[in-house]
Amino acid sequence: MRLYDVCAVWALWATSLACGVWSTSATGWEAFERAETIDAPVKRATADQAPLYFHLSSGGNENYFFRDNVTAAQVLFTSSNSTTTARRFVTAMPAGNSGALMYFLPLNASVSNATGPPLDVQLVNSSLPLAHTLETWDNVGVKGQMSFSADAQLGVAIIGAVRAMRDYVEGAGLMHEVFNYTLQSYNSTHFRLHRPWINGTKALTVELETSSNLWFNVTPGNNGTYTPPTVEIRLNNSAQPGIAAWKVVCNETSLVGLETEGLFLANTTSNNTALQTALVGLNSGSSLNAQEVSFLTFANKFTAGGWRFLTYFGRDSLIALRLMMPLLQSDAIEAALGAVLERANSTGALCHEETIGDYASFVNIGNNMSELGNTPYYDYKMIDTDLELLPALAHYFVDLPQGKNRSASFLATNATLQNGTYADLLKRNIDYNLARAAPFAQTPNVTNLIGLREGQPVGNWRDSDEGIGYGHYPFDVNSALVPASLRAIEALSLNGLIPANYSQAAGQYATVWENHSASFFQVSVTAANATSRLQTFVSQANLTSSLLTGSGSLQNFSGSTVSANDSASFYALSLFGDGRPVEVMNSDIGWNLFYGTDVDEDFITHVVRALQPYPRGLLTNVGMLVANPAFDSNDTNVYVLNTGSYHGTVVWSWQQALMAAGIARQLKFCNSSVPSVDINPSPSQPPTWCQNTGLVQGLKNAQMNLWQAINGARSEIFTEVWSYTFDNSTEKFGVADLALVSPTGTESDAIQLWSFTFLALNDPTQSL
Ligand SMILES: *[C@@H]1O[C@H](CO)[C@@H](O)[C@H](O)[C@H]1NC(C)=O
Ligand SMILES: *[C@@H]1O[C@H](CO)[C@@H](O)[C@H](O)[C@H]1NC(C)=O
Ligand SMILES: *[C@@H]1O[C@H](CO)[C@@H](O)[C@H](O)[C@H]1NC(C)=O
Ligand SMILES: *[C@@H]1O[C@H](CO)[C@@H](O)[C@H](O)[C@H]1NC(C)=O
Ligand SMILES: *[C@@H]1O[C@H](CO)[C@@H](O)[C@H](O)[C@H]1NC(C)=O
Ligand SMILES: *[C@@H]1O[C@H](CO)[C@@H](O)[C@H](O)[C@H]1NC(C)=O
Ligand SMILES: *[C@@H]1O[C@H](CO)[C@@H](O)[C@H](O)[C@H]1NC(C)=O
Ligand SMILES: *[C@@H]1O[C@H](CO)[C@@H](O)[C@H](O)[C@H]1NC(C)=O
Ligand SMILES: *[C@@H]1O[C@H](CO)[C@@H](O)[C@H](O)[C@H]1NC(C)=O
Ligand SMILES: *[C@@H]1O[C@H](CO)[C@@H](O)[C@H](O)[C@H]1NC(C)=O
Ligand SMILES: *[C@@H]1O[C@H](CO)[C@@H](O)[C@H](O)[C@H]1NC(C)=O
Ligand SMILES: CC(=O)N[C@H]1CO[C@H](CO)[C@@H](O)[C@@H]1O
Repeated sequence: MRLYDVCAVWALWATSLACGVWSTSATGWEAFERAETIDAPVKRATADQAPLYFHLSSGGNENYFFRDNVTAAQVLFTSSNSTTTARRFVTAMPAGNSGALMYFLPLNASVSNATGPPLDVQLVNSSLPLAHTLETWDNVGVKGQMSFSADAQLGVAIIGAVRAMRDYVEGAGLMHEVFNYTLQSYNSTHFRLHRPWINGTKALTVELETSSNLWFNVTPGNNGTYTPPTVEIRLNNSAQPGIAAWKVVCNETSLVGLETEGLFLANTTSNNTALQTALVGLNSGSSLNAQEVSFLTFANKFTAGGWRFLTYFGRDSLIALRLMMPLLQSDAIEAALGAVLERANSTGALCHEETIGDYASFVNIGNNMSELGNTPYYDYKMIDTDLELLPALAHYFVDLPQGKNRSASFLATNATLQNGTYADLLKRNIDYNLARAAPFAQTPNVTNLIGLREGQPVGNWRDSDEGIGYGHYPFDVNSALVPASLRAIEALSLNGLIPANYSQAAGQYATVWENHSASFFQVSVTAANATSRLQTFVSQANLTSSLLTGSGSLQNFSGSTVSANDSASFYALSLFGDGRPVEVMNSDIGWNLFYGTDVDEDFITHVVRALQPYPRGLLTNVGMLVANPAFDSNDTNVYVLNTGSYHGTVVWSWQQALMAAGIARQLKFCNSSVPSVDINPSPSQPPTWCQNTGLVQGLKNAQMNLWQAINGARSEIFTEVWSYTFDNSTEKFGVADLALVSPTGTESDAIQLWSFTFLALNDPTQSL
């Protein structure tokens, strides 16, 4: 789990502070903007005066983030209190997605036998522990000092491509000989590891140099680059730590970061109090969250998250952008939209992940395309990303003040990664999406829904084989994203951004998809079956049947109390190829609320039902789960989608934000005076369900229940994902680190772009 080190961050900018305390009496806004609760924060200096720097303790690592006008890097050291013997040092730079991963081990058994941490390797703290360094051959990077508590030896080192580093840490030690480093130079006071790119043009270098109380005993390997050298780090005086200066440099081109001042709107002159409140501390950078978002965003792309994902991902960019858009400045929004268009393929599909730097050569060789050298490789396997650009782009140019009068110059921009203007690239994506939507619009049957691409087990945000229950047609893509993309084409056409002749087809197609697609996913379970499946589930999942009635694990539950013998009805997670539903209740209905302008009464009823206490619904006292297999007639999903599954009975924070944003948007369609950070023009007619006052009240109650769940794990909301533990005596859930629960132990990210989407929401349980 992530833990902010607010004190460490603030200590840099201010002298006396009251640190790190969450005030329960604080309003939602103060709690979201923790930094704001600190007295008289010193405004962070402007871009060309001071670097962006902050420190977070998270997931067993000390994470340091640094960016200035020369370089950007995330640096990690294994936390002192970690129980692992090997101490890890990681540097990741978005330039070429390159970096270095080194393990340090205790030099001999007597050390690892000692009580207390056998070896501790940490960044040496100072007023600014990291700095940029400029070297020959256009090499730039980051430098600092590290301390060794005891004699150590260098273990595995992966130097160069972050993707090769990921292969090692995620792939149970997978290494590729082609990425071997060389020992470039050494003596007793320094050693330098060098990684020339496969392509031969660029390189990455890591160097450690004696600073005090240590020396190096280096013996080169005896089989060329194949055998690693033996590198011992020896303390002169073992009673004191030894200090080495280190630097990691590369001559890939550094990216230009978006400073908070260039990313977030300053206080607006609009009368939208919800927006003004949300903006407090963002533009000035006095909010730590603003600095975290800033670290992940660049003038030519948004990156997805902490060190393993510090590169372009289409879905992450677009979801984060769409939800945070009301807070962002035009140039920042256009940077993100442009990055997506730049990476479209010639058919109009959008890129999921880019592979750049040294690893691009490796992928091209693997694809028998070595003639491409280090040309970036773009992956188009996902089916949701294609559909997420247009709703974001249309919202910006059609609805938001930031987008007014900006479309002409944006669309006339010449792309830099390929030929064509942004208008050309946009047209390709529009035509691609229309063509893919056409068969179902003509004949709305299962086989005309949009399925995963051939040979791909994944395709939407639930990016794991089991995540969509091994189905073929995901619910979100078909029920929400296709219609949203079609409605966006219609809006762009009606507003003159694209030719007028698009509006009619797009509108007609959208209506068919809206009216028919969700119905294929409808799952109804009789009262008798629902009751018996729930009883079986609580025992299989080691819960108690008392959760099945009343408020479940929530403190209070607004609305009609849950009855133990109701029928159940929800939308399936996905459909198998033959149209059978994967009967797993799930949170993807948030997409429909967030995008739809005419969601029907039946759908809202399903939302109200899904936002009941778990396991009847998705809500726990520590958040909203993204999947609930309790009603599935195939109970293997109880074990496939469990608390250790990446997309199982776990909480993804941004999914909560999406659901909350979606409900707020729908309620505003019924009553335009509802406060809202985002600007969503109401449809000409309120949805018909707005006349059903019982249902409107039901949705309002569901909103309160959702926020009660969100606030139950409020300190987690900016983290990526968490699991739960269940306490049988209190009958409450607790937050659990998914990395510890999960058999694969996927490490959690200290910062993840789309989790910051909570910044653009107001908490209706708090008055503005
Ligand atoms: C970076 O900023 C410093 C001031 O802190 C300035 O002296 C330097 O010229 C800048 N470098 C670049 C490459 O803009
Ligand atoms: C280890 O230390 C970090 C602070 O560096 C702290 O956040 C974390 O809770 C500690 N973990 C344990 C298991 O004590
Ligand atoms: C200490 O190390 C030795 C040699 O590796 C090993 O045999 C012994 O079991 C260790 N003792 C403890 C307490 O870990
Ligand atoms: C080690 O190498 C560095 C860099 O080449 C040099 O400056 C230093 O004098 C050398 N030290 C010794 C002890 O040879
Ligand atoms: C990058 O730096 C390496 C040394 O680390 C050098 O050999 C190489 O020529 C440089 N490449 C460019 C394009 O400057
Ligand atoms: C020496 O390196 C080559 C690859 O360069 C490898 O195939 C061979 O197994 C290595 N020999 C030993 C003894 O490690
Ligand atoms: C933002 O501006 C409005 C007037 O435009 C003002 O009433 C409000 O206090 C300002 N908020 C902040 C946090 O400065
Ligand atoms: C806010 O301003 C808009 C126009 O900018 C106006 O239509 C609306 O009535 C105002 N709302 C309030 C509450 O003053
Ligand atoms: C390096 O990659 C470029 C394409 O980016 C290619 O043209 C060139 O041939 C490659 N060079 C080598 C030595 O592989
Ligand atoms: C673009 O990507 C889509 C989806 O993977 C694929 O169907 C299409 O063939 C690709 N186009 C080209 C020219 O490779
Ligand atoms: C875009 O490129 C075309 C040539 O392909 C050129 O005529 C035009 O001036 C460029 N536009 C901009 C805005 O640079
Ligand atoms: C120096 C170095 O990294 N050597 C590695 C080269 O690749 C082989 C195969 O992956 C490894 O076993 C070596 O350790």
